[in-house]
Amino acid sequence: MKYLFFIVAFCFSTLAYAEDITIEMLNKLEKRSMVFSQELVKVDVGDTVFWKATDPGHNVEFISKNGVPEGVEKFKSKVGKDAEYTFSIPGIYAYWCTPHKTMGMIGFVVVGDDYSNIDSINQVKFIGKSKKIAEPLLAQLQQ
Ligand SMILES: [Cu+2]
Repeated sequence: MKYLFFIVAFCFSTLAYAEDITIEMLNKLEKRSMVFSQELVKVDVGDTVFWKATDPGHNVEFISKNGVPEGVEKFKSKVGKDAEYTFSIPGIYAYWCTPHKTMGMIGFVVVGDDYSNIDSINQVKFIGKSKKIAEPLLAQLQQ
């Protein structure tokens, strides 16, 4: 009986890890303005990330130059609308909000615990305030 409990508990914890993630697109979060509520998330292959248009005027655009694993198609969502993307190719993905890409509105998704495209990610050209925001996030990605 005791073992059954552990097996059940283990299954639930695994499910929690694989759960789909929702990131809010916000005008303000604490002292930050123009920001994704979670800037670095880790998901499994096949998981879906939802970006919720909590505040208007934002979108999600994968940084096509160096910012995605090989074979990933362009992705750019409509400004002001909820977005979602199901990650089928493992690796690190860098993205920004197109209207606020110079204002620090950037994010990263690591899929399948795969960091093999880190050299490419390090070549991404972040602009304006986003350079400063990217630094600690990139530091967390170096393995
Ligand atoms: Cu934005």
